[in-house]
Amino acid sequence: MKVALKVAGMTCQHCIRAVTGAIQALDPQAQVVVDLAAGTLAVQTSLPGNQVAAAVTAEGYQVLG
Ligand SMILES: [Cu+2]
Repeated sequence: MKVALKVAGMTCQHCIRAVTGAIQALDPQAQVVVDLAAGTLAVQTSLPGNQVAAAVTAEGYQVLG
């Protein structure tokens, strides 16, 4: 399934790695695309959206929707 989230606080390559790593810790097959300028996260994953959001939140970023 595809999960798309708007996320506040992602500003650099470190943020991309942190968010990607947190999601891939739960689903190693997940494909994560971050658009820093737009503040969006698109994930192709078997995880439900709320688990993706929880992983992002746990890294210190704010999920806006
Ligand atoms: Cu960063």
